[in-house]
Parts: sequence; C-alpha cells; structure tokens
Amino acid sequence: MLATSFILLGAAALGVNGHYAFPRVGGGSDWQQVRRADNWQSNGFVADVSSAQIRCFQSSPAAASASLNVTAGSTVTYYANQGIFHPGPMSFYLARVPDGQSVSSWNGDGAVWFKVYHEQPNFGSQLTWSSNGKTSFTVPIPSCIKAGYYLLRAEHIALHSASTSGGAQFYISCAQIGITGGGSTDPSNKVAFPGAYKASDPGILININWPIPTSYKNPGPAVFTC
Ligand SMILES: *[C@@H]1O[C@H](CO)[C@@H](O)[C@H](O)[C@H]1NC(C)=O
Ligand SMILES: [Cu+2]
Repeated sequence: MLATSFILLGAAALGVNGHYAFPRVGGGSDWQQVRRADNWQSNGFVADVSSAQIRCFQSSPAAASASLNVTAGSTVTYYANQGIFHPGPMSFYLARVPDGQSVSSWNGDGAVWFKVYHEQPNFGSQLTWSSNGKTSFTVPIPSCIKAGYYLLRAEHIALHSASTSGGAQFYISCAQIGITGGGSTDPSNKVAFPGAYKASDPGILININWPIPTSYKNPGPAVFTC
C-alpha cells in the first residue's frame, strides 16, 4: 500500500515537471483533428525509434473525428499543451493519404513521410532552441504539393539525456489535414516511420552539454521545399 502511493506520487511529480503533448491544430479543440496520442494523459514520450509509436505515438492507430483544411502555400498552427520544456529540435512531416483511401483509416505505412520543417539551434556557450518555452508552432505547407488529405506529424526531440543510447525523448502526434489548391509535385526524400531514425544517429545520440557542439545534424531527411 505504501509502495503504491509512492509510485503514484512519483508519476504525478513527473507530469508537473513539464513533459508535454501536441493535442491541437488550427482553431480546433484537443484531439479533435489530432489523432489521440498515447501520452494524452501522461505527457510522456517515445524512447525507442524502432517502435511503431515513433510514427504517431499510437499503439493502436485510431483516427481523429475531424480534419483541418488548409491551402497549399499557407501555414498550419500546431499547439503544445504547455511550453516546450526540454532542449532539442521541433520537426514536422507530411504524408499524403493515397488516392482511394480515407484520412480516417489510413495508418501512414511505408516510405511516405517528407519533412517540411526542422529546427536548428543557436550555438554559443550552450545550444539554445527557438522552440524552448513555446506552445505554438507555425508549420509551412508547401505550395507545390498535390491537393488531398495528409497526416501532419509533429515531433519534438528532447536531448537533455541523449548522451546515452535510447536517452533522447520523442514527443509526437499526427494531425489530419486536407490540403486544397497546390500543384503536382511529389516530394522526393520520403521516409518510413519506424525506419527513418536510428538510435545512433548523430542528432539523436548526442551530448549537448560537453563538449558544447558546434554543429547539429537533424535526424531524418532534408527539408523538402518546392
Ligand atoms: C478539404 O480538403 C480535401 C482534400 O483536398 C478536399 O477534398 C475537400 O473538398 C476540402 N473541403 C473543403 C470544405 O474545402
Ligand atoms: Cu520531460
């Protein structure tokens, strides 16, 4: 009994310590257009880059009830439920729902994900990240990609404990969006999740504290631009 209360206290304290989730896009409400991630209550993270959860942080894929429409060439605002607390990069990826499939059942299988944004740190006496303390992120939607439904994957990699393998923390969710307008470009450099990252990638297995890095290599593919 004593042991149980101890564990519960520990879990509550972790939540207060400032982990986070990405539950909302646009003017929607939490988990309305964003597929409910496994950390919707815990604010926890994925540590194993080879697990199925590294895609959308869902252990049993389930769709959101709605999707958010945007025009190609505009932006989507993606929200965290509290300020980003840990040092590390934000990234966003898109994957187009194949023709003939539905945004409310497609699970994002295969080498279908292309990156539309990643964050580089500022270098100095320590690395600083523009995501730090922020609760909202402006995601660019490329102007030349094909109209249709997409999954938009938000990812923050917390690097404070990343000097040991498996120590980086991945905070992830996927929103359902419809893109209108656009062009006919099919981006190159598409990757699969899991598959895109290795635990030994230099942007994942890294000591950000000593020696202070003078460069940072974001994991995954280059950012796609039109
Ligand atoms: C939303 O986007 C999808 C995908 O492009 C499109 O089929 C649908 O017509 C759009 N809905 C509205 C209301 O614009
Ligand atoms: Cu944390």
